[in-house]
Amino acid sequence: MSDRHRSDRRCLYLRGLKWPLQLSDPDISRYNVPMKRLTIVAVLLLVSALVLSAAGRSESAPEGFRIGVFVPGVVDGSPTYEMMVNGVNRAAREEGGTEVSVVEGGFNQATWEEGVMSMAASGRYDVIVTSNPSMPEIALTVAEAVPEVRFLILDGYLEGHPRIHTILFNQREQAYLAGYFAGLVTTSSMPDSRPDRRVGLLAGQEYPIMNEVILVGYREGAQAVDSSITVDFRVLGNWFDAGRAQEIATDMIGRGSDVILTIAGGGNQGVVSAARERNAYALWYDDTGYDEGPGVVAGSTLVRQDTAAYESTRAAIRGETPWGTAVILGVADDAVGFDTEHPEFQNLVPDELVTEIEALLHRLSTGQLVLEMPVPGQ
Ligand code: RBF
Repeated sequence: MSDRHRSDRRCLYLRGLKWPLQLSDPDISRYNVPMKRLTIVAVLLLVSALVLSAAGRSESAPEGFRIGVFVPGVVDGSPTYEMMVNGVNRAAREEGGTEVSVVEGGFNQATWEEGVMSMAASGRYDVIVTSNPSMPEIALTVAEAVPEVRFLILDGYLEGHPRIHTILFNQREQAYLAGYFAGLVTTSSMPDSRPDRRVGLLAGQEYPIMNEVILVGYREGAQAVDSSITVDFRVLGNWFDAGRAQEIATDMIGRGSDVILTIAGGGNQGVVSAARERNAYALWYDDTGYDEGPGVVAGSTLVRQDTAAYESTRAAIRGETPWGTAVILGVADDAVGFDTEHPEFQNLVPDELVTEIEALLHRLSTGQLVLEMPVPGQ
């Protein structure tokens, strides 16, 4: 994995802080951690962590490397989580001597910190692997409370903590690719393209990378094709409700969107159903989605979270993780892309569009077009 994009800038969250932080350190309030709760939970868990980790070192303990994967949501239907689990399992299989336990945190986000805290405090894991932009903050709180735990975080950014390593993808490039392709489709003569110059984006929820990077990059890409294109941005409010996603997507199509990018986990299927019923197109985001809706999913950007999970887990097992660093990977690293090779894509999409998206990928990978990913927190 290239470290060319490793940022040398300090993350805002960590600027000016000295490690290790004391729990009473007033700086910790910058992380919006409820202090009283944290202190109580931390003291209890610290004690149990010390007891359990001491027990873990007893002679009867199994040897080998132990990985806990915390899924903030559920694996099924969420491409980035599926890729994370696959990548971790592949690394463990290939390296040998490694146990992997996958813990699904479910959709109640208020319980995630507690879930990660008890995984860490159990002393059962050498490394906890997790994914999504909200996890660095949770990992930071837990890492301060539990002295030995280490975190590999995908799809998140936090630099400077000696037991946390993060890998973020250039979502501006990825969203721009999706938006550019949406712009090509809506201005094309494809059978379900309409003249409104309107494209849609359905998100599971709002969060800074969604609102400030993905939505912005998607609009930027679409308007690079035709500056009069507008984006109808909608929010599902969860990552599972395909029925509600179908209703929202149906409304979007009714209001002129002929192509909808869906980033809504289990809700994605609802967008595909609406697009199929109302003669529109869906775009998939994180992994190849053509088989999810043949004839309906017209394009699919890619993020190589499986490769990132595989490589970073392998490094962790080998003791080679650059702890404390945060990397950002993009098209030039082969970590972000667009699947132009799938037969469904080639059947559905006119050759000129294939050529145009390949040309855009080329411009991004050679640096002719530079779309920098804003560093979260700065
Ligand atoms: N993406 C999913 O596909 N499924 C999820 O359950 C999910 N949950 C998320 C929860 C939070 C708090 C945040 C900030 C993002 C979540 N994402 C989820 C989005 C995911 O991290 C990523 O941004 C998108 O998949 C685009 O790459």
